[in-house]
Amino acid sequence: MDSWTAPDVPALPGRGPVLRLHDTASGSPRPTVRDGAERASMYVCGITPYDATHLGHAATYITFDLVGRYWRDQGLEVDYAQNVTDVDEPLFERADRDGTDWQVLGLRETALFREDMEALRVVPPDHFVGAVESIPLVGKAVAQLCESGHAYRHDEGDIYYSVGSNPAFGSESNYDRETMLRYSAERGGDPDREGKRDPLDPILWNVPKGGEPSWESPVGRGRPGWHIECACIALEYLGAQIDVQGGGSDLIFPHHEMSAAHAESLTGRSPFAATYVHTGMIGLDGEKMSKSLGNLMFVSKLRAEGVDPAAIRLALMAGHYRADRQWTRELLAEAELRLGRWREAVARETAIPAGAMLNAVRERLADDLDTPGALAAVDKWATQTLADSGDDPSAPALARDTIGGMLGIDCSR
Ligand code: 5CA
Ligand code: ZN
Repeated sequence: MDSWTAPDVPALPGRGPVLRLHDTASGSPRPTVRDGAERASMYVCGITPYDATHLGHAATYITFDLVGRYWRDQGLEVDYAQNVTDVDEPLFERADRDGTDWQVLGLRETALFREDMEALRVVPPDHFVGAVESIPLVGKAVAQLCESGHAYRHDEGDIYYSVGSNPAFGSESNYDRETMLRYSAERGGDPDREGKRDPLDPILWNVPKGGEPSWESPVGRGRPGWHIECACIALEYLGAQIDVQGGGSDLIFPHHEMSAAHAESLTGRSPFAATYVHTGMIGLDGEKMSKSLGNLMFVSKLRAEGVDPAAIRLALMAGHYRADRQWTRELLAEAELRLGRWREAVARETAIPAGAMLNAVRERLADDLDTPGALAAVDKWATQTLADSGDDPSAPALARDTIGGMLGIDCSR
C-alpha cells in the first residue's frame, strides 16, 4: 500500500561506529550488521488500524526510525518492511460497534497513521504491506507448512502450526512454559482449545465463522492467522534471514516467537533474525497505554491542539527506548523548552564548533540507541553556544544537519 512522504535526511561528514542493539534472544547487545555488509534489513510490526496512532506506537516507530537513519548514515543500503494488520478481530469488533465497514475503518486509520508518521519525520519503510494484500502469500505458505509436517488441521477445520515441529522454538523469548502459556492466553492465543497437539500451537488459517470475511486459498476458504502474516511479508520482501526484527515488548511472545518459528519452518534456516529488538511500553496515568485500558493519548489529538510534532518526538526520545516509561505533560513541556534552545542556537550566525557534538551523538546512538546521551550532547553544544556564541560560521549548519539527520528533529525554523 502507499506509504508516506519521506522527510529530508541531510548527509553528514564522516562515519560513526557500528550500531549495537540489545538482542532479546541472547539477552545482550549485538552489532546489527556484519563486517563488510553493504545492506541491512529490518522488519517492524506495524499497526492494527482500528483506532488512531497513540504515543506508544509513535515511540516504537521513532525508535526503529533511528535505527534506519543510523544505518544510512553508515552508508548502508537499508531495506525496511512494515505491515499493516488490516484484517483482524479488533477491526471487526470496532466496526460492528460503530456501525461501519471494517475495511473503511482500516483505510481511515491507516491514512491517519501516515499523516502522524509524516508529521513526526519518520522515514517511511521501503515496503509498507497490508495483511489483506498478502493473503495469497499466506495461503501458499500455510499449504507448504501442512505438506512439510509443520502444520495440521484441527477437527473443526482451522489450521494450526505445531510448535513441537521446530527445535528452535522458544529461543527468541527464552520464556519458560508457564510464562508462554500465560502470554498465549492474554495475547490472542487459544491455549485452552481442545484438540490441539500442544496448547501453545498458534492458528495459521481460520475457517470462515459467522459473518467474518474469508478468501479462497490452496488450503480452502478462510482468513490468515496473525503471526504467519508477519512471517510471510518479511520473507517475501526482505529474504530468508533478516538483520533486525522489531516491535514493542508486548510482541516478544507469542508474536515474534511464532513468526520466527513459522519463517524458520518455511525456509529451513535459523535464526530468522540476527537481532530481535524490543521497545519498552509507553504508559499514561501509571498503566501501559493500550486500547483495551482506554488510557490513550493520540498523536493526532496533540497535533490538533497545536503541539509541535518535533516536541512530541523529542519527548519520546528523552527516555531510553527499552525502558517502560510514562507520558506526562511535564515531559512534553521539557521537550518544548529543549527544542526552543536548540532552535535558538542553530539560528545563530556563528556557534561553537559542532564536530564533537556529531561524534558524540553517533557514539551514543551506536551504544544501543542511548538517546538520553545523544540529547545531552546536543544540549551541551546548544548551552555553550547560547552562553559564549562561538565564532565558527559553519557550526550552525552542521548542528542543524546532525540534529535533523541523526535524530529526525527539524531545527530549521
Ligand atoms: N499489528 C500488530 C503487530 S503485527 C500490532 O501489535 N499492532 S498494534 O497497533 O497493537 O501495535 C503497533 C506497534 O506498536 C507494535 O510494534 C506494538 O508492539 C507497539 N506498541 C503498542 N502499544 C505500545 C505502547 N504502549 N508502547 C510502546 N509500543 C507499543
Ligand atoms: Zn507483526
